[in-house]
Amino acid sequence: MLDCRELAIRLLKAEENHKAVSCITEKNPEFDIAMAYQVQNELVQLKKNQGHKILAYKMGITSQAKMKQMNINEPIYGYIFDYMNVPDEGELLIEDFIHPKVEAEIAFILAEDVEGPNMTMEEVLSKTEWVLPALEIIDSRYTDFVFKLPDVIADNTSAARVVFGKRRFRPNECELDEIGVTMFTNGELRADGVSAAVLGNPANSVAVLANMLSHNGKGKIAKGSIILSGGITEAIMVNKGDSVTANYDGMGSVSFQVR
Ligand code: OOG
Ligand code: MG
Repeated sequence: MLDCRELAIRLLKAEENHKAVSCITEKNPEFDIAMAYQVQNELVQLKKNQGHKILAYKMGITSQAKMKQMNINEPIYGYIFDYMNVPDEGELLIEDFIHPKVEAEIAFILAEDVEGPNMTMEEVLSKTEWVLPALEIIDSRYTDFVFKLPDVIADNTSAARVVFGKRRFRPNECELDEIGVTMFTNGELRADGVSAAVLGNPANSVAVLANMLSHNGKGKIAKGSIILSGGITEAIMVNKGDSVTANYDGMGSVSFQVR
């Protein structure tokens, strides 16, 4: 029998020590998605016990670019914690990570509760207060950033940091499926895409999240919650000294510096 708590502690230590560990599925081929969300629950509980608070939900593997890059074909969810929040134009210390990557996303802030199991994109849009650009920094706790689906779920979907844009928008102020995004490191274009890449419309990702949470007995997404809808483009490796900027059509830009 696998001990979910022990597996969570191992992942927490990997994050705290900035040292990668081997995949759970490597020695335990029976480790499945249901067990993986149990480990994730334990990991979330351990972080809460340390005094950290959940800041946002995150969806992952919601675009073809991400599916192709990670060789995984279905969306997953996890949690962003308060200590992961970096201000726009802020700094990251490379020492705090194992092998960080950055991806451009659209974030949602809800005006009303959103609850599965039959949530739709239209209903999400009608219950959204704000949308805003965001960069997610992911940092797999697994060696070489290589894993199977249950591994990455257990690892809280590689969540490491988030940078929210300074400006927020009403959902009807922008065509949410037509936002072009370009991502640069040190002035060089590294990735580009359009927000429709995220399940046709990032709002659909929020609907899928609500339906997955409902399926897993996790209840509703409460009014006021923040949701990261998933990377629009593939994730880009960041290195010491990098200046990272993403430009979002009509939504401005988000940036940070790596020290
Ligand atoms: C898993 C996290 C994926 C996204 O936006 O697709 C994710 C990973 O790629 O390590 O956050
Ligand atoms: Mg992401």
